[in-house]
Amino acid sequence: MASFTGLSNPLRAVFTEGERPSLGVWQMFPGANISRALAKTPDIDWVLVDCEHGNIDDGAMHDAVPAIAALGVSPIVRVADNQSWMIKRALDCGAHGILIPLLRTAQDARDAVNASKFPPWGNRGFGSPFAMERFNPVPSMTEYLQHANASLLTMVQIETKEALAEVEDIAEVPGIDVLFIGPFDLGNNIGHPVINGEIKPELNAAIVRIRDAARAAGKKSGIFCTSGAQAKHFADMGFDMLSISTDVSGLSHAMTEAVSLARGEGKVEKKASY
Ligand code: 3PY
Ligand code: MG
Repeated sequence: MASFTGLSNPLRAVFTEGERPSLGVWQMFPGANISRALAKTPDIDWVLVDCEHGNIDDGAMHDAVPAIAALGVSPIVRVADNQSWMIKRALDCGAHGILIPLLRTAQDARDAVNASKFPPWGNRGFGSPFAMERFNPVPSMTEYLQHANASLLTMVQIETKEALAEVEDIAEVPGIDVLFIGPFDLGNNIGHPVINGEIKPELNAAIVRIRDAARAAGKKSGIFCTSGAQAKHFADMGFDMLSISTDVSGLSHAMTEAVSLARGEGKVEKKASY
């Protein structure tokens, strides 16, 4: 029998190949049918299950993650806070990666890595019977234990003034795979909020600094986008991981546009909102 070489992780595979940016969708409504509808979006690599700002509790997360994984797409969980028990719950239900909001320091990044990795690297507890089936081929529990540290993704959001000030140090933390920008919080925290979708020059400069810090450390960079057009803009700037829409704003936009088309009033530009 061929030896097991790693947990299948479509998002990590795109990063490793390095030939194109990865696109994903943001799930904020609860429900496995929503997860499946999103995961069926052509040409996406990941669906993010948003336990920070979404209407998604622990049970809904346990429904969403397997539904997404079953369609060959990486389930990524944004935890509500940088707390080890939240990271453990997300990884134990089979997430291919976690996204941690509102990081502040390089020590926060080291704490996040410790919570994400099994010993001897970190201090993640072992015992979930649910994680294995979210990978194809399905690993044994021992294979999961042996390959999780190298296969799963630890991603942190750079969206506070403090994290921006030490972003180069955060990027260097071993085990951090992606610096992901939350433009709304970053704008608020540096005094240049995104208003009506506009990214001011000061916020743009911060975004470029974060991208460059990730690159210099050999890490990936990502950014939350409110539309496909904005995702294309940031992909052209060299970002590796772009969201294209949330389910909430996508649904609202689709209905608004359908009404407009039915009234003979043409296409509607998507609002820059969640
Ligand atoms: C932000 O823009 O602050 C985000 O975290 C996007 O989800
Ligand atoms: Mg945010």
